[in-house]
Amino acid sequence: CQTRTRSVAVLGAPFSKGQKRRGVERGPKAIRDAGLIERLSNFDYPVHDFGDLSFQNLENDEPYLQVPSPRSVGRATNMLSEAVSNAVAAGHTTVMLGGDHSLAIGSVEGHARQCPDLCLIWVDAHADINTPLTSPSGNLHGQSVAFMLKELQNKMPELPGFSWVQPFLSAKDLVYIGLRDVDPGEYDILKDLGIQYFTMRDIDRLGIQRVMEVTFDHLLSRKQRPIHLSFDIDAMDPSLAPATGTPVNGGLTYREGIWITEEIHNTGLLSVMDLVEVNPVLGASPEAVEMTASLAVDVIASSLGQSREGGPIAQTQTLKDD
Ligand code: 6HN
Ligand code: MN
Ligand code: MN
Ligand code: MN
Repeated sequence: CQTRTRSVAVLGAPFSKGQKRRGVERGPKAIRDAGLIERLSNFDYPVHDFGDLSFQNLENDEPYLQVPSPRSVGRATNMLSEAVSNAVAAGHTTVMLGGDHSLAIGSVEGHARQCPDLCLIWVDAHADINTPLTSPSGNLHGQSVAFMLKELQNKMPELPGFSWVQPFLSAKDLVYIGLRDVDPGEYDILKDLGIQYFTMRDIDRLGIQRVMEVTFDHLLSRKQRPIHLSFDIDAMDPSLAPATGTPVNGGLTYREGIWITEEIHNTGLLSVMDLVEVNPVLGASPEAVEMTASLAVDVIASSLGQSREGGPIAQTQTLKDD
């Protein structure tokens, strides 16, 4: 991470093979159609829309164990990693539009190549930390974090398509917010590795303001470092974000979601964010899709400085190397 002036890069990743439902590859278009670029152009800094990556279809991508499409996911995440790494190297605060959450393997890895001391805030109903051996579904969007963690290296079988990625993140550099559907194998991993996480129950108990304080204490108290925010729209309550593949009741309210992103913006340390799992095919009506996509726009705009207080929203800021 070089000292740099801020501009924003938007990168679409129309990819869905990390799970079995069709339609999430249309997430980037839905989020753009809901006015993302126009909204960001109200900000003072330049916005570069790099368009969508194009992912080729791979023939003969047989399941490995019970994991579908490993080579397709491996290749797509490798491509995305390059793109994110380049955008960060060019000095942009980077926004990745998914697509399913397996994409985070690529975006966080690409980010870490430029900023090895990054920390990761994972906002999601799910922990996405199954290994191919613990996963009840086999789906790679429920396993993204397991590919990143150094502590899980000896629990990960070698998956075809993934030889490019080596674990790069420590369990202490990760915080979850919004969990409410954690598989048994995931629970064991969270506990065994002592990962800091806040379930919806924790948010009920502590309040979202305290949750963010403890999050930043955990990640930033020793030193300032770049933040990667991986925001799965299913963290939000399904009444607000119905068009998604694995909705779980009892999610974040609109105000809790926006509090999280405002506080992250206020650190001045947001470097890359993912907004994933908007699936326009799964909305019960056009209104349901529009509601979900415009919530995604609000979440992104708020992460980048749109404020409920009004006033200047643009900031340039610098991040110094150690
Ligand atoms: N997501 N824990 C479940 C699984 O299949 O591993 C659900 C994962 C959902 C993943 O929403 O990004
Ligand atoms: Mn997820
Ligand atoms: Mn999820
Ligand atoms: Mn255990």
